[in-house]
Amino acid sequence: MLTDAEKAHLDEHGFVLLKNAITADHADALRERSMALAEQEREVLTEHVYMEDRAQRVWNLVDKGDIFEDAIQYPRVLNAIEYLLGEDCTLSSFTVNIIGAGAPDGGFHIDHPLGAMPTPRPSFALSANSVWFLDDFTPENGATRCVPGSHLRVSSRPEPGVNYDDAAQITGPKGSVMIINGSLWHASSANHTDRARVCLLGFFCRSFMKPQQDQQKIVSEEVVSRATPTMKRLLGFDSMPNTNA
Ligand SMILES: O=C(O)CCC(=O)C(=O)O
Repeated sequence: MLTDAEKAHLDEHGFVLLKNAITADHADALRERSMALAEQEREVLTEHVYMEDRAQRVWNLVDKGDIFEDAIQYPRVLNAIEYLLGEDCTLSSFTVNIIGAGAPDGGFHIDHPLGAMPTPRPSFALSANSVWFLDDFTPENGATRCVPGSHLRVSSRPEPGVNYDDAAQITGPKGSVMIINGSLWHASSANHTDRARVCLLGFFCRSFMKPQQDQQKIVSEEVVSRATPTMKRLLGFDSMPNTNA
């Protein structure tokens, strides 16, 4: 459960850091599996490698190991997301984001599909991200940056290539999870170290929206057949379109 102070921080600043939300051992296990998947996919799914080979994403984690099936239903994180998006919110996408050694700044943006929406956007949250720190996030290794309070700028969006003076870098120990209102201006930073900075991005949207990935098409029958009620809801089975003729 979020404390009143955490809720107030999320409302005012558009993000909150849940320090040590999971144990360091759990973060290590998630990182190991994430890096193994990235290695397997690197030569095959080349479109998921970006920033001139220095960064990589692994998509559709729900289908890539029960460690991820469990993680996306983790109550402390899900509860924070539900605070923003309602208790019927659904999964939009679940990915690994690897910011490799020497990767440049990611550039400020707001999350899918808000950047393409007309303004003013609604003042309530439409989507929300959870950034799972699988490494210590430090000023040097690409820790996520954001412009606190920018989720309230409903009539504008960040300009490509601009560095905002009021941006803050969010650092913290591995095992922490940063909850972000999807309208918050945010970015990964440059990684000046010689080791990859790894996070999971558990990304959610309101139940009436089309998710970033079509969960019901991409998740295998095997995973669906063992899905808990929470997982079924996250995959959108409770918010199917009306099929009446
Ligand atoms: O990896 C990060 O620090 C943030 C990634 C991000 O902003 C995104 O994918 O929307």
